[in-house]
Amino acid sequence: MELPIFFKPRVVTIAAVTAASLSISGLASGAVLVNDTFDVGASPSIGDDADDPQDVAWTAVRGGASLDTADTAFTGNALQLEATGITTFNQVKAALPAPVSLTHIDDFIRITAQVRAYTALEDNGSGFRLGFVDSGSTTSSLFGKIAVGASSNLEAAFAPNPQTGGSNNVNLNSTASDGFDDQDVHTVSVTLVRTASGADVTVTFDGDSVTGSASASQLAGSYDEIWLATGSVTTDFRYDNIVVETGVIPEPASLALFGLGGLWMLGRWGRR
Ligand SMILES: [Ca+2]
Ligand SMILES: [Ca+2]
Ligand SMILES: [Ca+2]
Repeated sequence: MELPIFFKPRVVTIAAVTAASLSISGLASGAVLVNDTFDVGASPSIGDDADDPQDVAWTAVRGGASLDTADTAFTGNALQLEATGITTFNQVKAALPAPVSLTHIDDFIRITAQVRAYTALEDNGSGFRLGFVDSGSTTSSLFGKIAVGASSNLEAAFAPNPQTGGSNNVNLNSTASDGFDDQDVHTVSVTLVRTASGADVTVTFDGDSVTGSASASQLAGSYDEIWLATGSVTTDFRYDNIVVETGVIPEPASLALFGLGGLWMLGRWGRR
């Protein structure tokens, strides 16, 4: 039987919403959780500016954090992680708008940022780190480490914090060819993708990329913070254009509920 004409748009709407919900599972089409340029809004700050979409609040954990308004290497303002007071292992963090759990194969979370050292770095192999933190865990946070100088290497470490590191590391077999002993702006990223046995961890530095595997036991149940940190280096770092994307397949339970909701609507429309 032909459906009443007024019913058809509802069918289209349900199908469109379902497709949109599922499309974020693909690695190429993540949902953007954070997009912080430090420039949007009436009075940009390192806090959570209500008039800046996808803004987050940055707070210093060790050392200082402030809004840099004068560094012409970046577009507009940047986030400065200051070595002032404490000379090494400075850290700044921000809470994600919602915790991210990597439950299903291909679920992923990625942080991308631009970064530069404000003064010339010594070639000490320490560099800086960025990554995802489970604030409720002492072991399962993940930091990508990009080290300094001609012997640059890329590592990912599952560790309680970015200073102490840990033995629970993923060896990414350093292949970086670019040094980080300059003051140029570099693009870096850390990506965690759920696999059947755990996760693939990828750290990139400009054109260089390395990937390693983590076991399921190394993963956090969920990640609720992002951190930026320096290693054993005594310079300020500046960051800009910090983006966090995630692609998480909806739980089967919520999909089932959605399906039931669709059937319920069908029933309602059918009784009209
Ligand atoms: Ca923003
Ligand atoms: Ca802000
Ligand atoms: Ca900016």
